[in-house]
Amino acid sequence: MSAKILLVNPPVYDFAAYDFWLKPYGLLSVAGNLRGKAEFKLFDYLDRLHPFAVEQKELKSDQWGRGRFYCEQIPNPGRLAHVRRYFRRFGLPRSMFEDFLTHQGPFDFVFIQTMMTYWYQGVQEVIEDIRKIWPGAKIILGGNYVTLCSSHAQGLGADFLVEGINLEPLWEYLGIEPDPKQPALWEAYDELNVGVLKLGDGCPFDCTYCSVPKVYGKFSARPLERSLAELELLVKRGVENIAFYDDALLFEAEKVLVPFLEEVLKRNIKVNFHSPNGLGARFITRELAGLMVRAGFKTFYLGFESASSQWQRRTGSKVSSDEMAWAVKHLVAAGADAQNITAYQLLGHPHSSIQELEGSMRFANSLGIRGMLADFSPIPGTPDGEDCRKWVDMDEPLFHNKTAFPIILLGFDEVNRLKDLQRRLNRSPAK
Ligand code: B12
Ligand code: SF4
Repeated sequence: MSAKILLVNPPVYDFAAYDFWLKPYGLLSVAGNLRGKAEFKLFDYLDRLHPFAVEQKELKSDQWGRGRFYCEQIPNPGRLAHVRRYFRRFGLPRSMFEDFLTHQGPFDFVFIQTMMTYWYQGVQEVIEDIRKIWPGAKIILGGNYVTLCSSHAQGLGADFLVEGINLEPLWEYLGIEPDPKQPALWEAYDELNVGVLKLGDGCPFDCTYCSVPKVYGKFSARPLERSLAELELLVKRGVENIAFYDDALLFEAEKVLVPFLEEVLKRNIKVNFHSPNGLGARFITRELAGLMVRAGFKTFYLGFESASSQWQRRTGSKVSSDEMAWAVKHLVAAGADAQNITAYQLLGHPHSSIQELEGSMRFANSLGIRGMLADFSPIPGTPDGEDCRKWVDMDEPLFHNKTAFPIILLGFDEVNRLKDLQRRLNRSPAK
């Protein structure tokens, strides 16, 4: 008899959360490797197509499949009591998971997705419920929080942790032979309108605030055939919007993204592509912009962070202001809507004194595009994250919270002032 495995994407405890094409892609990818070799059930607390969420009008998706999560306000955790923002639990009600467990169990293994380091309270809640209802199930955690905060994660009481990207120890633990050629297990959802793809791993840059170079190393492409098979699977499931989770989607584009998009056009596949994880503006040429628009890219998020050349040099030089301006020109000339092009800029970075954030926001605005302040989350093990030990206890992941840290660093009023300014600039883009 094959093993029965429960897949769980936990609820999120945070000040804010929005479904910006959020899917538990690591969890679904690992399960995909075991397709046909185990029996699966999925409980995704953040699934907005769950019948409970569909009933609530205010959770309706926007034109590109994004939207709000069901949430309940709860008290701030003690360590963040001084942060003057409402704290919430986002995701389906806890009682639904308890019912689900009772009716669908027992399970041999439970795989739990971990994502942002400061979201571990949701993982804790899921572990508590499983231990209560099916104490014999073996609980396995993997993903970003486990990788970046492994000693903290060990304290949560799971049976097995998958740190980093090597899955060999997991296959040994399960005693099941994987099939790495399989795409992610998207069929685990009854209904699906948003999907995710990742064409490559790692990144050629070495930004001082980012964990990707250390976890994944330099860039490597994933097999094109597998990505295309996954795309076909998503399309068959009715998906209309696909977000790329790549860290360096445009790196070596001629070998990776270009052949992928050419195949999309050849097969006449019609989906909307999005890049929420930030594109490397310096790689956007006239030709690439044209191909991206023709193949279905609708929203473009560009990682800009700051227009200060001193700040850019100090943090890894991933993009310059000129490169940013050219990227926007090429995208607009190719037919992209300037209002669907967004520049991310870090708010609350430890070197904010040299970041010239206001000037950077005005620069992005002068290009006619939108700006989005990306609240800074300090990450342990990165140079900038380690610097933040001056302000917060980095061994407590709640202090990596992206809403909390900028407020701790800059103060509540300054954060509000900058956010107001961003809103005003976005209302009046330069022509
Ligand atoms: C996609 C992504 C997003 C998406 C959302 C993803 C989601 N579902 O929530 C978006 C674009 C919205 C996003 C936003 C942000 N993100 Co982000 N994001 C990522 C990214 C690129 C991938 C995460 C992911 O899905 N990984 C899973 C898959 C795709 O990875 P994989 O390699 O295939 O997984 C392997 C293993 O990890 C393992 N595995 C993974 N999951 C599981 C689960 C199980 C059970 C098992 C057994 C194994 C396993 O198996 C896989 C096989 O090798 C990571 C960087 C990275 N490359 O990991 C940053 C990252 C997680 N994000 C980060 C940051 C900083 C942010 C923001 C704060 C940025 C900002 N300032 O706005 C926001 C915060 C959003 C919020 N609401 O709080 C940081 C982490 C911060 C932290 N403290 O945890 C990361 C690590 C990037 C970085 N700068 O270092 N992000
Ligand atoms: S370019 Fe992006 S993914 Fe690469 S190191 Fe810098 S922030 Fe990380």
